[in-house]
Amino acid sequence: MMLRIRIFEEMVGALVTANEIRTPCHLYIGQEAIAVGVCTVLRQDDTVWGGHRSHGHYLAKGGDLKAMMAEIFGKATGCAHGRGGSMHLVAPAQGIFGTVPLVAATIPLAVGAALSAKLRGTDQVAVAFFGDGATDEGHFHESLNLAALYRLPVLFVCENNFYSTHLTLKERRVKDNIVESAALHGLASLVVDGNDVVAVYQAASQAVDRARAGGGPTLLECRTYRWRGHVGPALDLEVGQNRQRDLSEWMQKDPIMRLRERLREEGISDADLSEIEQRVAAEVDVAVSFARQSPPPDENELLHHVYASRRGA
Ligand SMILES: Cc1ncc(C[n+]2csc(CCOP(=O)(O)OP(=O)(O)O)c2C)c(N)n1
Ligand SMILES: [Mg+2]
Repeated sequence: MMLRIRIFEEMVGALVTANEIRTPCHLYIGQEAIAVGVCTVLRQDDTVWGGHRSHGHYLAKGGDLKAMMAEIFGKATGCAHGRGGSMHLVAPAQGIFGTVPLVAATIPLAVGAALSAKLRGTDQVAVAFFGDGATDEGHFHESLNLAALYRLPVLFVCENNFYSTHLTLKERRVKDNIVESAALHGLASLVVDGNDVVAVYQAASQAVDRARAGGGPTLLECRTYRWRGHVGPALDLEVGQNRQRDLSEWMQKDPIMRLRERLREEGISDADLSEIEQRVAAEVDVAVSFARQSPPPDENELLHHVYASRRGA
């Protein structure tokens, strides 16, 4: 799954460079272990909520790869009928109710989904994925407070990649202490190496088990780094003097390379691993052809799907 996300996004990056894709794309390359480690723990009826950098969340939760590629191309066959582009992914049957580029906007929605599960007496869990930048917003704190107070089955997954657009964490906070917000609001927390998929999986399992058992919410801070620029495929090396050094250090901690080494130690052959890679690359190629061949939304239907309340209106 990490390779699916990586290869999908490398293709998207190349198509942005070629000017074939026009929607702004915020790439997740380097952070794949977080979406995959968390979503591997989840059931199909659990919900996930994301933001502007959510291709990985969508795929890891079971979203259809072809439908996302078509969405990024703005085509009628896209998962949001070509209305949303890269930043508005949706797949309700898979529990993906929305990724929204308003920073922190979906954190309260995940709390609402968790409240709904609690009121309906199900043991579904809701997961909010958001960046370190989202913790600068007030409703991050309001959401933590309410979730703790009502002991809601929600997992707050902060993907701390140390940037909010071009501003580093140090330029926005006196302390590197996002996780301490949990103690302040009275909920459980864990800090995890966000580039180690097994560590993320173990931490998420603990948090999800607690949530299902009625033990309330958890804040999981996953420390990671985005390889590409805030938006688009460039490496963003002109942003600050430390970026080049930090990026090369973090690339040594590539989550895919680390899992590959681990699997080799456990006896999985290089041939098996490259077979997986080829299979995924072929799947991405098929999705690109599908997206290219799909029609754009019909001009006469542009106002359809804008509101959910009236069918086709
Ligand atoms: C409410 C709001 N404020 C500002 C923006 C502009 N903006 C888009 S992404 C972003 C940075 C978000 O950083 P972070 O949450 O850490 O996510 P990352 O991009 O690092 O994945 C900002 C400030 C926005 N989309 N919404
Ligand atoms: Mg960030």
